[in-house]
Amino acid sequence: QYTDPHCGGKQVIVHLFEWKWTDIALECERFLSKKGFCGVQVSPANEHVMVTSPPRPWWERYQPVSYKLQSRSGTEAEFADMVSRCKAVGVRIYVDVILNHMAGLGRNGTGTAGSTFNSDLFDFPGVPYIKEHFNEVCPLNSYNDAHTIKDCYLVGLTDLDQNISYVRDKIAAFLNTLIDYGVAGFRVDAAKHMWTKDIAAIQQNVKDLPEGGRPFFYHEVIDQSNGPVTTQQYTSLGYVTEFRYCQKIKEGIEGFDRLGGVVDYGWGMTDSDHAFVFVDNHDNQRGHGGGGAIITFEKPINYRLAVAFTLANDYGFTRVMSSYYFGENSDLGPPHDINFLTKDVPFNADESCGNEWVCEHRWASIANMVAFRNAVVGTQKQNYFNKNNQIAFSRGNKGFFAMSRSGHMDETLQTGLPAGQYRDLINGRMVTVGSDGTARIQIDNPQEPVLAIIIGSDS
Ligand code: LAG
Ligand code: CA
Repeated sequence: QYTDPHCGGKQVIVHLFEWKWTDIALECERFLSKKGFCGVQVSPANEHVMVTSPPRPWWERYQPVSYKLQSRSGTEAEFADMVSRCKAVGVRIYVDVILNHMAGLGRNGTGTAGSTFNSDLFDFPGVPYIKEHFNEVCPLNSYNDAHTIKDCYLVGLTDLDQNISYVRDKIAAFLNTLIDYGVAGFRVDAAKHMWTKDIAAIQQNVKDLPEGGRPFFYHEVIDQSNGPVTTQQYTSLGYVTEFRYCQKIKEGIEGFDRLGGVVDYGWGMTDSDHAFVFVDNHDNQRGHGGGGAIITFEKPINYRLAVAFTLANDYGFTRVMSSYYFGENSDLGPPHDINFLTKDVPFNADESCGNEWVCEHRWASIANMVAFRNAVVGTQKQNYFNKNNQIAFSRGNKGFFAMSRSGHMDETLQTGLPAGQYRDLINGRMVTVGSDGTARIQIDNPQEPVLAIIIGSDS
């Protein structure tokens, strides 16, 4: 239930954080479709507050004003155009939806679609919601008790009561509108702060996709094995974010001997068929939402190793992050002009991005591992090799992966693959697998220290 991303069996989503709809449509056509991406997680599409202090932070989009589809990323018409153009090239759209709350207490004015609102009066005429649709005000000041976590006001955000059928119906109508436009699923923000029975009731009111099947759902539940709310409480509703993985992969990249243990069921980690897996996300890369010890683009070599390993590994459903530079300013919104209009994402000849967009998803060790993960789906890790900060393993008889911290490697290893010539997906060098399945595995690129070969990559 709710676990099919509807992208023809492909295995990797990219979060194009804060990109405009017009740029996402172009990226689907010129890059994502060619590299085998399943789809794109887009920033919230509905109307949100415009925060002036600090000036237009990224997090204003997590304070909804209504479900009208006009946001910092573009208009409703641009949204519709993006969804259909991406779908036409086999790339699906997954929308980040905020169902837990509306804008924060103390905020009022006009949203990005022109609706007025007043949080202190619980007045959101653009929906409309009024006071009776919200929980009683209480501070979310303890993470030891599920009632406080779910019914109190997360960082002062006006907390909707999803037990009310009117609220459920308004939310379901919003999701159904998005489905009518052709989206394939949803990232549910702050799912930890809603009761699973209420989310289940909302999901039951959501329609099938036009092409058939239930929409894909993945729920944001920050579970670090430290409270009463667990990922397992949500697995009947789809995939669930696995934040423990962010911590484990960091430890593993800092000490390769620990990479074999990145998936630790003894620590309560979610089963592979429901674990939504990522190295970092838009929150924890800047110290928000479970932030802390996280690997990000700020350490590009470690980051490539972490994401490549994650895509090669046989755990969960994966999302790749695509960011913008923010330096020390964790509030900073996307690259913008003096009127706070988000800048385009231009491309340089070497495929890197301009205008302060990082575009990790275009880095060779990341982008080219998408084809690997798609090719090896359903197989297990075998022939695990770990020596001197070099890791390698095969995935059944479909693929073989290696990486080296130094960027150099020269080992003869069992690949599990049929004899033949294979082209490394990352650096392009040919690999010859002998009749006994072994091959000389060579890496010689400190910037892109990864090698991956798959069945059918011969040439
Ligand atoms: C999440 N998890 O359930 C995200 O992990 C978390 O990062 C989101 O907060 C949260 N859901 C709400 O969607 C983000 C920022 C917060 C920001 C909030 C609302 O991380 O920093 O809070 O979005 O925009 C901001 C201010 C707070 C203020 C609040 C209400 O930072 O100081 O109290 O707005 O006005
Ligand atoms: Ca709540």
